[in-house]
Amino acid sequence: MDPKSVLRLISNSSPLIIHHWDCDGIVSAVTIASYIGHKVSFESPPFKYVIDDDYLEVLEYKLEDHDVIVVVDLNLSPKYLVLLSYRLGRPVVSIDHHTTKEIPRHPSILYYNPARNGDPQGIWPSAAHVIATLTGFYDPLLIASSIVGDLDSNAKSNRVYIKYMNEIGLDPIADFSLPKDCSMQIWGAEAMGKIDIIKNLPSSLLYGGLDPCYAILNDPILGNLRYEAEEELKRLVNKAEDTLEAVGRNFYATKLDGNARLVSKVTRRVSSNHPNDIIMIGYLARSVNRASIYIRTRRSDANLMDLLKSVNNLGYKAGGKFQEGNNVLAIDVEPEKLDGAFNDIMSIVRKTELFHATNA
Ligand SMILES: [Mn+2]
Repeated sequence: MDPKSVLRLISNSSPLIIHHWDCDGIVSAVTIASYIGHKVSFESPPFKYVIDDDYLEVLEYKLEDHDVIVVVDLNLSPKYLVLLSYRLGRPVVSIDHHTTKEIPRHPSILYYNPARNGDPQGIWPSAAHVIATLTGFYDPLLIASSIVGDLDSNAKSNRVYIKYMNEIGLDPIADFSLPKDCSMQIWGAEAMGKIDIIKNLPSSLLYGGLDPCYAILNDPILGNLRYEAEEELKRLVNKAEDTLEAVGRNFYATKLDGNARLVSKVTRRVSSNHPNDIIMIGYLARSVNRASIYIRTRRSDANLMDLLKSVNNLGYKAGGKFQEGNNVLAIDVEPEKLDGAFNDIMSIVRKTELFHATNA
């Protein structure tokens, strides 16, 4: 999709912005809203990539004064984008940076995703950066935070992150803790399942003052949630390390459960403790009754793309990001199907060659 058509449509609209519930999603929502500048509302689905009738009803109510639906950083499948447009009677603009084979082709959907075919060089490290590039209007520290939210310490070697830090005279390495803390404050609310706090963040950041990161860092509610989430994270990482089992060559897996939504972070921590291996963690988040399986590795010769295809061929809904040093595959399942899915994936792994041959 031509970026000019996207800009033309959104700059003359009063959109309902539906954003991902993570740091990048929130920053994406704020960034596009600050460009449009008026008559914007925000919405974030309750931690799932499914648009059901209940949620359509919520949206319908919120849509009254809005003529366009803008979806940001939310890897919704094309059928849901079409459903949104069809059932709610509005055009849908989706701006994303997730790798996907499913491109919506429908006259009422404008889809803009420069990273859809993969992003091996990491030039689209966050959806907020996609939007900042599109509009030319952004808060550099917020965009840097959105990148750290997605890449964590791998951001330090990402040239896009470095560019934003340099732009405001910050040192990408020495001042890393600033965007890191900003993204962790948002992560706390996400981890503890507080969707209402997340939904309110974009408007408080948009209208709240000159320095959005400062506001995030000094918010006592976000601070408390982050503390709780970090304590639970430590506990789960230790438990994962104690229970990892070898499944295939350089492939280790375990299953855990906990109160918070922490599987992504747990998998990232465990994976960085085991840089030569692929780590798989099946997880049940009791607070929101959601289950998922994350597979992650820092190895660049690991072929998670083929694993993604095999998993999808079994009927699971898997998505992933395949970037230098940041290979991750995520599968959402019904809680009661977690064990079955975990075992299915283990048997694929046992039959598959997961590493590309290297010319050693
Ligand atoms: Mn996101």
